[in-house]
Amino acid sequence: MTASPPADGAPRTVRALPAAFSFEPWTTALVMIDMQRDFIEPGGFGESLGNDVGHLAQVVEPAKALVAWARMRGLLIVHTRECHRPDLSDCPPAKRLRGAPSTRIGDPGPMGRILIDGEAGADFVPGLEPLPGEVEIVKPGKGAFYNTSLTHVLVSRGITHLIFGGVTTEVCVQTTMREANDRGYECLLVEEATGSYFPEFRDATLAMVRAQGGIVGWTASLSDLVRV
Ligand code: C5J
Repeated sequence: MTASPPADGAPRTVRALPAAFSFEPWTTALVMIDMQRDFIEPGGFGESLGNDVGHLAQVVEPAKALVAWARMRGLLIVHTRECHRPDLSDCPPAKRLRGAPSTRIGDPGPMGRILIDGEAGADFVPGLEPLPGEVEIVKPGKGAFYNTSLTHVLVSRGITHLIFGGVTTEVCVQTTMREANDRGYECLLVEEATGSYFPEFRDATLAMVRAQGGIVGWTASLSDLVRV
């Protein structure tokens, strides 16, 4: 017989690595990183860099389940999008010019200008849009704290714990989690709800996060989390 979950607001503990992770829903936020068409669908930024975006398709349904659980539990939900202003004034030339992509940030593509706010590609994949009352953070960098209001959002709501999902694990998810860890947040990464164009990088990131007694934070499976 499965035990019924504790009443709303009660502290919860989920099986995790390197040890159990405890949190209170009212002081915990879900941070869903960059579940955007530009990274997940063909024709966007991710594919322009030569990546096989098919690797990220499997993240969408677990990410939806994670968001649904967070809504049901009453967590603050923060959705981030990585993109730039149409005039590219917040895009460092080093970011735009590096490498040999098929199209660069700001160039036209099948989903509009690549990685530009307001274009279809920079939008959330269907089913992962914020609901009214949830927070949307538009970020120019890989980390969600750089040049955004995220610190203010979290401090003003008394948030101490962060649960992470999104893409890509070793780039924007890991960068943001490390930024959060340095700011004193207790961070948990949900294994099935994050993905990479390089599955081995995802696995390595999960291992790095929880190594050395949780040097960056914890990892847990979605199935364990949605039970608490
Ligand atoms: C990348 C991201 N990979 N959201 N962005 O450039 O991880």
